[in-house]
Amino acid sequence: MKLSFRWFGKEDPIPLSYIAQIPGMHSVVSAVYDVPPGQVWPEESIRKLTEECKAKGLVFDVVESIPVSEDIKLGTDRRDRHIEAYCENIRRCARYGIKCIVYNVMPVFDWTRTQLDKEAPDGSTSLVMYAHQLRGLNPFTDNIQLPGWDTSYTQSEVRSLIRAYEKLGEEGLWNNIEVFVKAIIPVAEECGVIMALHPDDPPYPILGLPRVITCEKNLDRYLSIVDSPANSLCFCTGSLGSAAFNDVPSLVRKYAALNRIGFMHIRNVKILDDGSFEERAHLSSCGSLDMYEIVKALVEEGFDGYVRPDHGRMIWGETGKPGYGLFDRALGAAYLNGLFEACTKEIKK
Ligand SMILES: [Mn+2]
Repeated sequence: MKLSFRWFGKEDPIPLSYIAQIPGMHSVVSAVYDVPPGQVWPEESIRKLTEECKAKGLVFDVVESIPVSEDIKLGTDRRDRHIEAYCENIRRCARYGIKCIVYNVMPVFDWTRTQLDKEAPDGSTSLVMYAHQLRGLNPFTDNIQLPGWDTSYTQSEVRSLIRAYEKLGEEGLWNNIEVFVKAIIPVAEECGVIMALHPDDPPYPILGLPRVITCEKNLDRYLSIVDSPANSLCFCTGSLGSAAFNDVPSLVRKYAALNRIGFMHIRNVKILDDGSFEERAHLSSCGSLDMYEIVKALVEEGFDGYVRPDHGRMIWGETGKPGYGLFDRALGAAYLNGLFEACTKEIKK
């Protein structure tokens, strides 16, 4: 596996030199964050990221993410133009050494939480999703501002998007996804890039918005749209693992054996009795996921893709982007290194 770390570019308070000091660190996961979805990234911006990472002994070879525009997901008359721009971005990234590109097809909002700084008994804080804080909210009558959501939308824009997706429905969304995937995968194959689909987070509908990348049946459906290793998963243990119906270690084993995982996001979550969940430290005993079984499945199936510690808690007084502090993600990386070393040595015996 190739260990990696997400970095948000010059806006990120964590210097690349600190990331380079994490043992075993190989790749930087980043993106051009100042270009709206549907538009082409300037080559200069990609080149700059490549050079900045190289100067610190790191490799920028994973992009997270090239966002899929709402026009593509809704299939509007701007779709074809946006897909063409998307394909051009794949070509440009490949030109600068990118091997893996993450994306997702969640409508309107990316990941959803109800609080970003929930304090645990030990004083650390983390992202949580409490069902009771969402229950009863009506997006058409209530003023809804969940933390982390794209604040560039007005309430009325959000409402009309939700209406558009209601009209589209799950099957309509699947159709538009199919058009998109069939267009981009041949380009990715040509460029030697793996497209890695991130599951919906959490893996169930939110506020009436359809979410389809949620469970084994739907992951299978997605991967069957184009049967190619270039059409792979960014398997996020915390996203799929925040619903009890997903058996994460067995899903990891299945898709790793099929060679359809390009990138692993590894983090732990604790599912609570009412279906709510809290992001926890990476250690198995801190959450609901068995990290040893997950890593063991990867090693035994010969996984050689990218891995990153996903969200961490805020600890030791660190402040910054919720989920993306240095300290707890570095602890996560060290823990994952230990699991991979142990599982790799075990298999050689
Ligand atoms: Mn993730």
